[in-house]
Amino acid sequence: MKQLKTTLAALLATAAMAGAAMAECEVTLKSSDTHPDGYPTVEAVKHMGALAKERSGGRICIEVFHSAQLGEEKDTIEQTKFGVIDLNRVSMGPFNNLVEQTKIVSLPYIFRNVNHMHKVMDGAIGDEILAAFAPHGFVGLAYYDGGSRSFYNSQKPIKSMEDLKGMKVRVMQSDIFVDMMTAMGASATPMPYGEVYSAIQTGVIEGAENNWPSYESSGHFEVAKYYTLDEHLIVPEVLVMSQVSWDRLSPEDQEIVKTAAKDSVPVMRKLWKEREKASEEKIRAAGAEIITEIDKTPFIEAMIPVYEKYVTSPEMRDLVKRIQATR
Ligand code: GTR
Repeated sequence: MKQLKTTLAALLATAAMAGAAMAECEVTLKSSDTHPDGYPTVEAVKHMGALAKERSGGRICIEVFHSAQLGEEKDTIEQTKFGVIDLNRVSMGPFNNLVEQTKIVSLPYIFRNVNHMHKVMDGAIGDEILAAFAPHGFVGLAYYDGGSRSFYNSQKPIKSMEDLKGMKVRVMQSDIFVDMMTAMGASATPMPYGEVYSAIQTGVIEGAENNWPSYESSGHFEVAKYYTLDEHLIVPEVLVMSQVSWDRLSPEDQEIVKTAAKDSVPVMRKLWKEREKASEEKIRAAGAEIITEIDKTPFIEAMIPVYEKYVTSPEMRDLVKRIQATR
């Protein structure tokens, strides 16, 4: 009898432990992404979800809605503000008209290269900008990569700024990018990402601009086969949480979410590098014409009025200086 009792107790204890390990999600956070399943940003947030689940004993779950299932970036930002969406992975671009500080790190040619962007965003400047989301109803959690963005179009190889003259080019919904295109002599068309493919196909626009993985995963390379590597933008991507959703979490759970987000960054960077390479290979194999020989100097010089328009306060001038001085 005694033996049986001990065995039963042991069995119950094991069952209880298994139950705890597989506890039902108490908190399920909805996360939005415009990119398809398998894209580095989507996979990174899934990884963050796995970490949060493990570290909370199964209580915190993250459900990633990829492929713009919850809407285009600008709209999902609104919904995140109101707590309808809990987490959102977006480019800094659509935040420009909302959070002043995101403008400086979205300026054309502000970063010398992706390593420079990492140095800046991983340091004190990155922390300052994450904190700047707070008064607008967002908790800035982490930065992801968006590589460098270059022009592609359906018409002709762009070999100099002259070739862009009068061309209708889609940009993200941010005034900076409209001004950037105008200063380069093109005609800027701000529009949501999901509308670009058919807009190129039907001739509403002639081109757009993006990094290798987006140019590939969106299929834009099928309708706009000339890609010029002028690398005019290196815009960091950001993972934010709704302040409303954040306030519902205990301080311990907030810590779990925050740390899991930070810990997903190295995973994201690794996946990004791999995807950049794979996307480039796929695009080249599909017969796209890649223009690599391009003098960036005229493009950089043309951006002076854009900097004059957006770098207006002593704080912003100081931020630009500090970014440029980061080695
Ligand atoms: C991608 C970026 C998206 C989105 C898109 C766009 O590179 O990852 O978040 O901003 O560009 O051009 O709208």
